[in-house]
Amino acid sequence: MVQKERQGGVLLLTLNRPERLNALTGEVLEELWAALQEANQDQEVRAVLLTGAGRAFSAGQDLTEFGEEKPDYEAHLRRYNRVVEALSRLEKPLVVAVNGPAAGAGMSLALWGDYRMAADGASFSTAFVRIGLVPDSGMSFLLPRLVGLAKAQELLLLSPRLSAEEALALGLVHRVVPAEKLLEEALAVAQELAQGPTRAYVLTRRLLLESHRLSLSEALALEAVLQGEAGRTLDHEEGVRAFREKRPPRFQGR
Ligand code: LHQ
Repeated sequence: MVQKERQGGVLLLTLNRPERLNALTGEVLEELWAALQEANQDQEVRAVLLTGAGRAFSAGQDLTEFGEEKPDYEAHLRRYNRVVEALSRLEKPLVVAVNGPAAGAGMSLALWGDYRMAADGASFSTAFVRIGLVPDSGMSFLLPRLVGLAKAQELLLLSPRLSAEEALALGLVHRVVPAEKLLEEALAVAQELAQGPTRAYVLTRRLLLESHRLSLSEALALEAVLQGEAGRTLDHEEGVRAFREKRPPRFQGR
């Protein structure tokens, strides 16, 4: 259900329930969480690329998973939240390649990418209100940060289906490419990140995510602490050495 494949230093994760538009079930979430732990533990993995199999990225929660029984959504969301915490604290940079529709929690997952690329035919819909629900999986946290409060209100209340180009204009994705080039282009970005200073990437993500809740003094203090940490990495040493020797750096992710 979540296919794992190594391509050099990149761990390619593919949501793999194409017959259901990669809709999310407890099982898929469990597998995704486990794959993210594996990525963290494997020193050889220096970047993660998340995409979907078939014609969709993910249609969000599988609305048929529970049959007639009405589950306790608050409890069910713990499974989502565990994955979202893992994505937000992933110890490697995350590239997301949105190959088709991304709806509901599927869209939320896509937004957690540090770098987000979409196929020209991809689409984005928040979807939650259409079935009488509120945003989840971090959507209420990320969306206003990415697009501003006014746009977030519009996207969450009216749930329009955005094209890839519209998503690009709003800053939901960084680049749109022809569908047949998506994986190749996303892999190229992931490979580039896989050769970079891994700790600096991850600490940069942390600074950006924290920035909105911190005062200037607190942000400056956190920058100093995390710069201290980045400054102690071998990659920083190598970066400076390479600069002095006028050659490209060979970062090791340490
Ligand atoms: C689906 C789904 C789907 C099952 C399409 N499930 N079958 C919620 C609940 C509780 C706690 C946790 O958090 C959440 C978070 C959420 O994610 S809530 C939001 C759930 N997702 C949606 O409401 C999205 C519903 N789907 C759509 O809006 C569209 O299907 C999208 C935009 C994804 C794709 O549209 P199309 O390309 O036009 O495809 P389609 O609508 O024709 O769907 C194709 C098939 O896939 C169809 O089945 P059928 O048997 O008729 O061919 C759909 O029923 C099925 N499908 N989404 N989430």
